[in-house]
Amino acid sequence: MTRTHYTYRRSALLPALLFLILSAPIIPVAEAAPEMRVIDFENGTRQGFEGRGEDVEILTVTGEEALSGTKSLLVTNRSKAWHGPALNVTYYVDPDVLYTVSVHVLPKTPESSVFRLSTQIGEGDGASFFNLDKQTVSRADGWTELQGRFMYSEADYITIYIENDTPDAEFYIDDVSFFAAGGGGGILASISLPSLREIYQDHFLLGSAFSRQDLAGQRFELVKRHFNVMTAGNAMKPDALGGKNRGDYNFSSADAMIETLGEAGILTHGHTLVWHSQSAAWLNKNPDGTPLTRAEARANLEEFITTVAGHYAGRVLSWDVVNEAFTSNPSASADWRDGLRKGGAGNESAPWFGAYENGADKAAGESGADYIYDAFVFTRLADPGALLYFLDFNEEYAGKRELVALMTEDLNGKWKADPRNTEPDRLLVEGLGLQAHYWTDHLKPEDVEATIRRWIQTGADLVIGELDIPAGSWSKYKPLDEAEEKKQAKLYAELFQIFKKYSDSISRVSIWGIDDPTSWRSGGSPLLFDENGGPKLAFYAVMDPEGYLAGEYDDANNPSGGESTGVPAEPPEKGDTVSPSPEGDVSPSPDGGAEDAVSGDSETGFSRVALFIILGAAGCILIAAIILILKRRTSS
Ligand SMILES: [Ca+2]
Repeated sequence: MTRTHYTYRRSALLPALLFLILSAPIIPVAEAAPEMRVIDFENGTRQGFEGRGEDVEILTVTGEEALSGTKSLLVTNRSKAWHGPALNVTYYVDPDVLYTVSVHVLPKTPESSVFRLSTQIGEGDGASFFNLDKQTVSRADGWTELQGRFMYSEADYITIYIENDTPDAEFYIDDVSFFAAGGGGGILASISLPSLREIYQDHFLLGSAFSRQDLAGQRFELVKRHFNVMTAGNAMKPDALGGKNRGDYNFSSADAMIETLGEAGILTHGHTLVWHSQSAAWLNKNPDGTPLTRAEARANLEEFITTVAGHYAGRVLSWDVVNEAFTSNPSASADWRDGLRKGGAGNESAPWFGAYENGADKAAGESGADYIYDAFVFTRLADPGALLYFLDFNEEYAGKRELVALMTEDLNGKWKADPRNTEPDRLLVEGLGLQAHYWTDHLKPEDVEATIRRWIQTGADLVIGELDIPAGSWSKYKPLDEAEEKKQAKLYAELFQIFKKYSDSISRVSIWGIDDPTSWRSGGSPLLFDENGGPKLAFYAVMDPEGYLAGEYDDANNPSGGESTGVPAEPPEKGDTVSPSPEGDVSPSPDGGAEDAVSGDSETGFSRVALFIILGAAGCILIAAIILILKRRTSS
């Protein structure tokens, strides 16, 4: 390659990229993947179905029952909910095409049970799993169809499978189909929409959650268009990074994804270091399940955090250091420790608390709660550059809101006097996150606002960590019909109005996933993009909350507001950010309310974020320049 040629390439890069993006649908692609025939088991074989467990499930073609013809596949000898028949469909998949997946099921025993149809992408550590449909099926219902739709971004290894929540349930399946659904192209439309991250660039970072599936093909273009910070849905949880046994640290999968994000100029938020769930037992339990001693658990906590946060130092913007320390809905109390998960009978799982309690010197003020302070200190020492957050759910409720604030104030006070603290002006628990997993039937935006107002008083930076709003109530999903979609969009608009109002104190808002089918709450269609990757009303509500609430976007397919620039109205004046909430119910504070706190330490959090972005951008430019120089050298 000559130098002249390379110079030409460089100048043509942007137009070429634009051309690629805009013309993607009309460029002829390699021959389409073959279409899978409906599997009906009439030829007497399993037609490719295998058990998910290793040599566990017995799959038998049987004449006992049938939907089509005279045969079906009987599944027996299961012992786990995840056991069931799986079919490798990799051969039939083209990336970025929407597929309809369908299977018919009939219970043998018990009479009624919960069936799930799901899809797996990838194998081993890097595998992702998405539920497509879940139904309670009774034998009296007869053959029942489970159906879902899904778009894959890569096609290395893909299976579809059927599970049953009853571990030893036996059931039949028949008439399995997997075909291109048509009507795709929604992602391409979404890539051309106004960029959400640009719309909110003066307010806060806009994030989403990802799995490996989101970092390739059109899905990644969608991510790059709308988000500038991403949180791994599972890949950075304690068991994903720390494995099952001591010393099993495995960073390669998460490292590769963070590198891919970084190359695209996208930041990574780490989730999570300390949690009661998805964590290895060795950290805080003996092999027989009893808690380790306080000293043993503390040493393990230090080793785990030093290893993991140390590994990611300089590579992540921030960490959820501790996730879900409080019970689901604790009552208010003067001592925040009263609301913690404590494990044992009648309380919620809390392995770290249990071990820290085992040997605590109560007379000296020690308790199981001390793991929280230690976790923050170990993380600060392992990665002084990362912003450190506490994250929980149901924090819009008054009791939990207050307990989290009291904990933050208490731990930050303790840190002030800690000799390990070398930055006296910096908080230890410097950020608080609302998971923000809501329901259309229950979310009261004014409760969220009340929490934001109380938490601002702590001086901490605030984030919305895992926002989604499925249709329905308390674990019962509703179909997203027109009325529900409008209700959902209105709630998104009201929330984003609140987030903008307090954006001096909010550094990040992350929506928990890209599109409805890949959401962990897919049953309630909770996100901004639909099964085609196309924009829902909720997208327009987030894009322009004021316009949405003024009725400018009545129809997601043809929003009248689409002609607007998509740039929201001017942010409220500073004075507005401290106007009383509708209920005026902010808990009394000794220092005169939210007004004082708004101009407090919370600014520090955002300036660090800004610094991180600037340094990241400078790094990208530097790397690009080096690559350019190297390429020139090798080509001349
Ligand atoms: Ca059949």
